[in-house]
Amino acid sequence: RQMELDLRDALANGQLSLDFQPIYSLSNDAISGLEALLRWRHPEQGLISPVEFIPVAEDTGLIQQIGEWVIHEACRQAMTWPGTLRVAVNVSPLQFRNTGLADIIVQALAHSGLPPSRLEIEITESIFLGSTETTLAMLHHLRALGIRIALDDFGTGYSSLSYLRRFPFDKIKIDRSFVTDINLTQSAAAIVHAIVDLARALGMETTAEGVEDEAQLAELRHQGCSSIQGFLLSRPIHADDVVTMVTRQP
Ligand code: G
Ligand code: G
Ligand code: MN
Ligand code: NA
Repeated sequence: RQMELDLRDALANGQLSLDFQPIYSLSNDAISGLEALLRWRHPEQGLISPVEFIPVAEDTGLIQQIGEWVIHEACRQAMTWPGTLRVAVNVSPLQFRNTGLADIIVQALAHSGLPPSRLEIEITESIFLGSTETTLAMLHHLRALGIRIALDDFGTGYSSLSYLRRFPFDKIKIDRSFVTDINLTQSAAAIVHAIVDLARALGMETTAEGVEDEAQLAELRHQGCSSIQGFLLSRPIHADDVVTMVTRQP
């Protein structure tokens, strides 16, 4: 397939980059970190969404090399940020099948000098569709290194509450679909409420994704959500603009 060949070139020729979207802590009233979001500027087709090319990378195995580049680049960028801002990195379930993942992360931390506590790995629920024991062992290993683990897009995928019991996530990210409807449907509000309460009882933080307006923010604050992310605060921004953004706090 043409996209596979182009994607190989992209990695070799520096067409991949990371944008960063701020995450705002409601308890600290400050930006607590940023999520790295992969971007591909194709020489002829322009910007291609990760929604299109990540599946191709996964089908072809290229996700391993691309994922390694993302981890290194995210750590390198985070070292240029002030204070203790964290960087959150999306990691594909297929990267967890690679037993070398922990070594790749340890190398990226050592190479950049980023403390492990400033790195957060985001995984989706689909990670538990594979071999659960191996996955849990890898997650425990990473967490023992001091890296934080967040469960991404929570509530949309293969949800099983037993995984919340078996693995101590640091954070649950509440899927955008519930946040969008929080003031529109009683069921969305009830689900957000339940996730926030459950997370708190389990000692986990919550981030509401896709917050786009003040009414959603007010309701999330009221419900005791720990942090928010979304266009209301900021769209994903270019790496060069991060320091300006985070030092110009409201
Ligand atoms: O930023 P955007 O809304 O276009 O991202 C779309 C999707 O691509 C999201 O689900 C996001 O998790 C995923 N994504 C973005 N960057 C990465 C990455 O570096 N690795 C993986 N595996 N997924 C990513
Ligand atoms: O699946 P994941 O949560 O990693 O995906 C993050 C994606 O959500 C990114 O592609 C980002 O551009 C997008 N996103 C972030 N904030 C908002 C928002 O407020 N509204 C919408 N519609 N998309 C958002
Ligand atoms: Mn994410
Ligand atoms: Na998400």
